[in-house]
Amino acid sequence: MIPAPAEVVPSRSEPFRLTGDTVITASGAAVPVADQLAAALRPATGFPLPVRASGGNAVNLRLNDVVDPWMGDEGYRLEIRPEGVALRANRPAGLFAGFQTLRQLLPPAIEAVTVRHAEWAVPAGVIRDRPRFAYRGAMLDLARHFHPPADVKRYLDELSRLKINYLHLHLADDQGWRIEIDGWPRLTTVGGGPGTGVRGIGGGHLTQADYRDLVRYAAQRHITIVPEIDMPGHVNAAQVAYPELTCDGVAPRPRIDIRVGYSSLCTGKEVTYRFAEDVIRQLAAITPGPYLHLGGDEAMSTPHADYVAFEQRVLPLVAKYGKTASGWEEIAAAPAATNAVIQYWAVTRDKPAVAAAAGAGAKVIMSPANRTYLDMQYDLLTPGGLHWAGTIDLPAAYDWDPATWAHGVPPESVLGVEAPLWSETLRDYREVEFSAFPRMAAIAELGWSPRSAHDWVSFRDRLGRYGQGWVRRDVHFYRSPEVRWS
Ligand code: TNX
Repeated sequence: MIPAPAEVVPSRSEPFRLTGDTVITASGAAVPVADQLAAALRPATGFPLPVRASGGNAVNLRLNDVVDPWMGDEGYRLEIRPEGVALRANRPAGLFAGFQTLRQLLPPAIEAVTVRHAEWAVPAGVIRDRPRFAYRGAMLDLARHFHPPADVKRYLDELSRLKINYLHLHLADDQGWRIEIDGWPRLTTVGGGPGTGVRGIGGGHLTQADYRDLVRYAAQRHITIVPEIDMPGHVNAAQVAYPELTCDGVAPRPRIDIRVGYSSLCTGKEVTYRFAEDVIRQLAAITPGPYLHLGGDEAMSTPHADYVAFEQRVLPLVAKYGKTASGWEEIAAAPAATNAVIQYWAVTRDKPAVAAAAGAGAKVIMSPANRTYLDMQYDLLTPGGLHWAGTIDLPAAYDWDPATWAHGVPPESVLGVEAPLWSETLRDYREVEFSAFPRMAAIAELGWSPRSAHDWVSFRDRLGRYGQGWVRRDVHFYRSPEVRWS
């Protein structure tokens, strides 16, 4: 199982056998998860697996009558006995997590082609499980190369199996602007037009309706979307569309190269803040999740004092619209960042400004570039990807501890971990998959499993089996040489 559960107690009794008579029982708020479980298992088994209020030979899903504090919002208990399977949780998110565990206990073929007469046995035992960190994220960069909603959905499908609960979408950068904003139509007609990907490849954008649909699709998988608009740097596409966002009012040329750090909003102009507030207000209105990410990285052409003043003004705008601001670690320079979530991306373990902000109350998401950046090459011979933060093989992605990585940032300040996937070199979804998997599974385990379950040899062996599912689902993953892929 990946991620490894908190507690597994195998039993010597007979397994539970899924048959043509098996029913899935649930009521109330457990029914949607029961429906998802049934829909996941029907194609391969060919069994009807009806969802009912009660019945024998059952997989029963139920919300606890009395809240179990140990489980929290996402934990669950899964008991497998010869007579039936009982899945319990405080909340539907916990039932969904338990469903991901249960599907991994079935033979991998169960989710592909129908294999009749096969024995769908689930080994008996009890699993008690809950996440180590509240925030377990992935990030996808839609700006450098646009990835259409269908691809984002495929990614969400895979992430949800790994108990990832946040997907951060990087929606704008120097090359392209990928989300429709009312009142600023040229952001997407110009900034999201054809040829706005790196080297002029691709282009495209999400309408607000597309975005809402992705939010809904993610929510069905208990994943929350975090939208990011990067500012004050990484804004060339916006300035091509609206030259008034530059200090001299002259439109820069569109950029399809991969340099960073050259663009900046004009922090002394009021139109800058009108623009920022329009974007923040509209994104807040279509984002049910708690976080709005304002970027803030690599603003090398914004003078430092202007940068701090800018952040002091825009970070509180996020709170004004009912959300918590998040941003890359550079925002720690602004006092307002103590109310924000700071995303750590350094390759060093010393970032005194982040440690100070954490000391003053900021929460931190760990994304050290030399461990979690899925766009770093596995080694110098693997296709695609960059290596400015080094190469990251599977053991490097797995063998570190988010709670203690950043010196001076106490474990209580660490909200969780996120694996960003920047897409300068990733033109299509197959390339995304190749970079993401299997390392995304390593980061997912760091985010979910207790430190006591952390074990490279065990992870490597479990991953070999998990990979069978990727093969059957046609996920284009990298066959890391450390793993015996079965
Ligand atoms: C750095 S890390 C960036 C991105 C690039 C990425 C490529 C960070 C917050 N900014 O602009 O896409 O490196 O790996």
